Amino acid sequence: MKTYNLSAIFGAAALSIAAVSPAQAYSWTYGIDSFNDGVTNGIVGNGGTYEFYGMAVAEDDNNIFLALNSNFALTGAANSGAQDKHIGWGDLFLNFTGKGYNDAIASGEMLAIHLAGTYSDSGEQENGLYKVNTAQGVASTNSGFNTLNDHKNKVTKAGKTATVGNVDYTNYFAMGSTMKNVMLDGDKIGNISFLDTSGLGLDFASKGAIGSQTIALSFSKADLPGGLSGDLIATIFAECNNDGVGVVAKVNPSVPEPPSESVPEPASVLGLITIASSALGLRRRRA
Ligand SMILES: [Ca+2]
Ligand SMILES: [Ca+2]
Ligand SMILES: [Ca+2]
Repeated sequence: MKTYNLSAIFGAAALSIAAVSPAQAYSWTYGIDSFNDGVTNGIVGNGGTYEFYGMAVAEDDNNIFLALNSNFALTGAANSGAQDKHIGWGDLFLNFTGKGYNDAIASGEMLAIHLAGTYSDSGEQENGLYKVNTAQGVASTNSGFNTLNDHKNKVTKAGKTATVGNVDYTNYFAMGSTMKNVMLDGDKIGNISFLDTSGLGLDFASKGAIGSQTIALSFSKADLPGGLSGDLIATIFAECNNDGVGVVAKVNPSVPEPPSESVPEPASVLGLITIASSALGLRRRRA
């Protein structure tokens, strides 16, 4: 029986496909938070419900990936002190502008991800990637800290250290003003996908971040507005500001041009498929 070496026939095409396939384990940039600046039932840094441990960001050619490690479930937590008897995640703000947090919101250049669905006091309830039109603080109706100074002072008095991941946060935020932790209004510009956290190359534990909850999601770079810089500051707080976390990272916000050298011409791929199909047909008839 005559046989054909299909790997030789498909070799060139297979190599090209591998070159554009996303890797499964990504290279993550971590913003590790203070492990003792979460405030749970008035107690600072007891590893309670509101302790956040870290955020991480990664990318491939077409997507940006974000991950959160905390003790705070995606659905939030019941809280009798909150007006709605519930405290959820705020929105995850993405700032590519190099401007301060409130300046980026005021100039209409801030982006945000809404990830908590209806378990949230955000003005936007549908999960997705948004362009932020206006933002608001909801800590005052969630038994929380209206300003980040209020939170910092509480933590400092307890002998602990407040941080927001690896963000220079006392300069980035308006520490004495109402912390705008959710969108009031935004324009949805893309979808997000939640990811199985295994197999992504995520390793919060190696950084000492041992929160019980790890949330990972991705969105498409193609949904981002054009002209963004590669310097990203991503931050998120609980509705009560009992803890917040962030990461400063370099990413490429644009979908790269396809590399012309390694991608075969469509005609030559069709040619290879035609050759292979003929070979298979030949083999089937002779078998
Ligand atoms: Ca923390
Ligand atoms: Ca609430
Ligand atoms: Ca923090």
